[in-house]
Amino acid sequence: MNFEEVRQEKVEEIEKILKKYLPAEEGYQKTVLEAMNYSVLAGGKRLRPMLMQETFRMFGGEGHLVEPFMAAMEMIHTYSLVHDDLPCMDNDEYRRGRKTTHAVYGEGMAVLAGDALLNYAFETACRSFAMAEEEPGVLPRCAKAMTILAQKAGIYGMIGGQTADTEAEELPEEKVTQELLLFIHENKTAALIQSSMMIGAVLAGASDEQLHRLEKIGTCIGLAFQIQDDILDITSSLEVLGKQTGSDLKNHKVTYVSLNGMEHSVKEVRRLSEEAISGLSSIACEKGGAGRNEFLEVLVDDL
Ligand code: GRG
Repeated sequence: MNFEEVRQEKVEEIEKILKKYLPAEEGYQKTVLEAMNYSVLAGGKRLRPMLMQETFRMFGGEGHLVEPFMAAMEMIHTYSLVHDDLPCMDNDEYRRGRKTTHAVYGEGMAVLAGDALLNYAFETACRSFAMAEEEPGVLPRCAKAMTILAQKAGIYGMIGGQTADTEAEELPEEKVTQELLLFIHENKTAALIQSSMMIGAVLAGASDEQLHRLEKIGTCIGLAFQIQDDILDITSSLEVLGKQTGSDLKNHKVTYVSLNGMEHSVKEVRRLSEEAISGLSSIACEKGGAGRNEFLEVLVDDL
């Protein structure tokens, strides 16, 4: 099997896990449950649960302990997309080739579905506690994973980044500095990627020092992912417009590409991916450390 086929198999495995943890569509609150499930099952690359599961395996993790957290992470990621698509934010009608949640269920229900996914994510992650009771010493790992999840999704993570991003849209271009853009990307985009890897590792018994290094690796992956997204935004809109050159790199908002140019941005994606891969292989090669996970390295290389 080639890499793409292996990745597809893993996506299917993750979707089975997601379905296991999604709520049943019944009761007087059925509509919000349907809207939640519609949003989570709309497709997507499942990058964050995949990074979590692969990091768990890299550190020798076995069994189902990581699964509630994988589902929780995808629920949080999905809620952020549902809210980001709302008319009061990005006002998008389509995502992943399907109508957005508010376009199908209305704005009020989409707000509730996002809120419900965030809340249900923590309810789901708590299910790891019952699994941990069977293995001595595992409960504190779950508590630590829960703390990481809460912090990185919150005001010192994704919501913090989204706040700075929302305000940056109102600033004059020259006020959107590299430093501000880095803060936005590290928090809005990288925080969930960092925490996916850190949670996978902590559940498998990684040390604090290893977690700290994974946080840095997750930053590199998150930044590379964001810059690549900005690059694709430009190349796909140029294709749509049928333009021959990349001279008009300015989007309506300031991005890494508009500040640094296309050539530098492409190189930066490569540099960040290589830094992440070398960080992973150095953790893997240390004596008594984790084993190498080649799939994870190729996944990062393929951003
Ligand atoms: C509303 C609190 C709140 C946060 C929103 C994630 C986010 C923060 C906004 C989405 C806009 C955006 C372009 C974010 C950058 C990160 C990114 C490219 C997200 C999309 O993630 P993918 O590509 O999505 O993994 P799929 O569809 O594959 O799951």
